[in-house]
Amino acid sequence: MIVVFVEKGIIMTGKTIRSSAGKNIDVKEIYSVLRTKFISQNIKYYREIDSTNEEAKRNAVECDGTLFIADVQTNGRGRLGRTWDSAAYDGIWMSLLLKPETKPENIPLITLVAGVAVCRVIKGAKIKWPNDIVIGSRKLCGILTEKTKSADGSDVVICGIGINVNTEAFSDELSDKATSLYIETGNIFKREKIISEIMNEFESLYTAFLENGFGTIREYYCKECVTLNKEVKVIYNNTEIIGNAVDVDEEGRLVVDTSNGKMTVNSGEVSVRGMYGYI
Ligand code: BT5
Repeated sequence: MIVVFVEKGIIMTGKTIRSSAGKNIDVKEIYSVLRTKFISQNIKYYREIDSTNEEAKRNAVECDGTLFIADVQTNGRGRLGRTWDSAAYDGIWMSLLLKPETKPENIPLITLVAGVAVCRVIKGAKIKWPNDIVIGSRKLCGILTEKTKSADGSDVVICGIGINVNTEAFSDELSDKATSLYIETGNIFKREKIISEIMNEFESLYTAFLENGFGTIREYYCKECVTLNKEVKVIYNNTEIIGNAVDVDEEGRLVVDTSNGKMTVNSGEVSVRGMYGYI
């Protein structure tokens, strides 16, 4: 397997060595590439767990930046009660425990920060607002940011990231809308290196975001966002809005130009569909 870094991105090229898939994650390898001060300096690794987001919630007393990773999730979750298919050994299923001192309305934007971190590492991946990372018209990665309370009553944030890395094939239900790095390139990727590089990117983006807001990464986000300049249907609270997605504003909201004028949609619990397909 060859993973080459070009301009901080993983260029998708190399030999196919299928036998390097199916191994447990090696935490030492993650540490060897890590350049962070606090993000994922404390790693909790599991061969199998229900959901790394749930495990992070159960262990919310751990320090800021603790990373929970599992080779297998038996109950991986998406948003709004949906399931996340977490095939054994083939993907990155991880959750960051974060203790930001920030306004509550900034918390959902951590999803957008994580999305940029993923895109900066996986070249060719794009963002479907708010929480999907896609290649072409298929989903490579999903992000689930949740809030909970620590035992001492303080607020904590869990940012879960699921990336299909070496998955060969998906269930019938997902096969036309999901993809993996392996499906896209025919190559097997080392999950440890991808995890470390995402953590390195995330720390600098997240620190800038906490200090100066979403504006610090907005330009990059918009450049990588495939939702923009498309006709979309936004679904939330049993409401549908149809219009042209024209911008993502300083607060991370999607600006949709509708027949009733411009509307802004918060990046919380909404689904966005292109009018002619998933993107
Ligand atoms: C998401 O939800 O995309 C958030 C996914 C977060 C997963 C991570 S893994 C680590 C951490 N622990 C967890 O338990 N979760 C987080 P949403 O936007 O609701 O998308 C869910 C939808 O994506 C499903 O209804 C399926 O249609 C599709 N889906 C499920 N598994 C998938 C997969 N492996 N790849 C691509 N699409 C998938």
